[in-house]
Amino acid sequence: NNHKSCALWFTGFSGSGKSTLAYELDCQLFDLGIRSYVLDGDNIRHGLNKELGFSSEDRVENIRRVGEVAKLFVDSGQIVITAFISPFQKDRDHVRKLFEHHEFMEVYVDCPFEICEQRDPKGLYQRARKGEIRDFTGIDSPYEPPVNPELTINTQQNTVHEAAQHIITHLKKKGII
Ligand code: GGZ
Repeated sequence: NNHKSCALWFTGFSGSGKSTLAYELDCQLFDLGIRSYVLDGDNIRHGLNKELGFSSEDRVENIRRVGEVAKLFVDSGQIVITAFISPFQKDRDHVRKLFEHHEFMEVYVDCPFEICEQRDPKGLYQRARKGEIRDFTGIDSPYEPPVNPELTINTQQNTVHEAAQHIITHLKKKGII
């Protein structure tokens, strides 16, 4: 299949649905005959970024490395989807600069904080509220919503299937796939 390479950079709170959406998109692309790859906490924070925690400094370094890895995927001709909170606009802007203009799309996985906290799929918000986890995004660590994202996907109002469809439509419109 003929497609262009690009990095789809998801950003949003824990529990906003970044990884779920990333893997749904990965599947929908596969069904179109397009191979893509998802980078998320599970395959990066447990390996390459093992020694990094959740202080601001460590998050900056986490995102810097993920940006460099994403760049390698794009150089190799693939579509890479990254699913990290990536809370700081400055760091997302730094990553953007690694790419050609058309190769990078910042995707705001937009879900109200209250809903993310209610969903609490891993019980982390509850633990953060109790003070068992420090530096938790949205509680005692900041999140800066994207200023000018290529796409905003609301995961409260859309099903995961619809949300992935929106991205597919955008990729077609931009001539990536
Ligand atoms: C935020 C945390 C924290 C703290 C552990 N703050 O919902 P999850 O579990 O699966 O996704 C969250 C993930 C965030 O890692 P990222 O690499 O995406 O963060 S960043 O981009 O800011 O570097 C959450 C879990 O790790 N987690 N502690 N304190 N999320």
